Amino acid sequence: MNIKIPLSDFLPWGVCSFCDIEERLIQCRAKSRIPKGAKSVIVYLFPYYLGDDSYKKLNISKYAVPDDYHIIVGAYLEKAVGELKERHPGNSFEPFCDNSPIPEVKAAVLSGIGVKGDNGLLINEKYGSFCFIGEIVTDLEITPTTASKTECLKCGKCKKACPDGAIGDGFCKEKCFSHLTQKKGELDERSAEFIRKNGCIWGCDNCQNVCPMNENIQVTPIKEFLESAKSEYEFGDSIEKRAYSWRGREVIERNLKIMCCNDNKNEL
Ligand code: B12
Ligand code: SF4
Ligand code: SF4
Repeated sequence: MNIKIPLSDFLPWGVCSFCDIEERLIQCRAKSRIPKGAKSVIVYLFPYYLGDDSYKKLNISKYAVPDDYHIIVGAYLEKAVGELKERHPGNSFEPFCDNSPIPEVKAAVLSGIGVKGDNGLLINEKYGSFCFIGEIVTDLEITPTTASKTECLKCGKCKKACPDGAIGDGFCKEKCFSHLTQKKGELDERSAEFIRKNGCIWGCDNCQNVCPMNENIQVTPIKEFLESAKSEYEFGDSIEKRAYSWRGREVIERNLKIMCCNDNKNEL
């Protein structure tokens, strides 16, 4: 059936059948929240690109510049779930984002809201790959939206820009900088040198920054991302609501030390 989709007036959205992703579900604790008899997944994109000027003075990945997306996306999804429950009281609706059993890139491609880039990320025509993915799983049978195009330009630029060859025939998580900057414990000198060279103490945007499909993209329409973004930090600023705080203070401090002191064992 066709239903009124909440948030559809300003966010890219689509719907895929739950059975099309059921075999690829990610094993995680959140899996137990999937409604019994799930039939459809409403997939949303939450664009976060703030415009190039917002990133000039920063050494963190673009996705971590505004407040933590788990909080902001979570609030939007909760609101959408509230509306859906009111209109369809006999059905179940469960929101997920990132910490989700749904392989989100796949679900977004199947829903027709973008293509899968060779960098592994979902790329939307209007907002590029700088979009988070969030979804609502329901036992309501909703007519799926379809994809007309599923592949990127295949130009190879992301593969070339990837510092340690994480993008190959498949994806090597251990070689991905984004993973490296989140890893707990002391980093070996090779990893520390990579962080220094890359100039980013949290996450990595190399494979997105070079992507031609990210040229001339639009700035996010989400006011919470725009308003919470900081273009510089002052000593003593709280990092509590930032996307890099979930790993604990030690990890981000270690990366900062590596960057500032050219030695991951030095003091700041
Ligand atoms: C684990 C994880 C990571 C791991 C491993 C990523 C990986 N590619 O395997 C690490 C920590 C490295 C990571 C990094 C990043 N992540 Co991440 N991550 C996830 C998470 C939680 C699960 C992904 C997963 O394991 N899927 C399971 C498999 C079965 O799904 P799949 O669709 O078949 O394929 C995925 C991968 O296997 C991979 N892949 C499959 N085949 C191939 C082949 C090649 C050649 C490549 C390059 C990749 C690749 O790409 C898909 C997306 O990860 C998802 C959220 C979710 N629930 O999906 C977010 C998610 C994919 N991440 C996200 C983001 C933003 C990032 C970063 C850009 C953050 C940053 N700036 O540093 C980087 C990008 C790295 C990259 N190029 O993929 C977003 C992506 C949004 C988008 N537009 O696509 C997601 C969807 C979270 C969200 N809700 O918004 N991530
Ligand atoms: S995020 Fe960085 S390290 Fe990871 S795949 Fe992209 S370019 Fe490579
Ligand atoms: S850089 Fe080229 S190959 Fe890589 S995701 Fe973008 S369009 Fe695809």
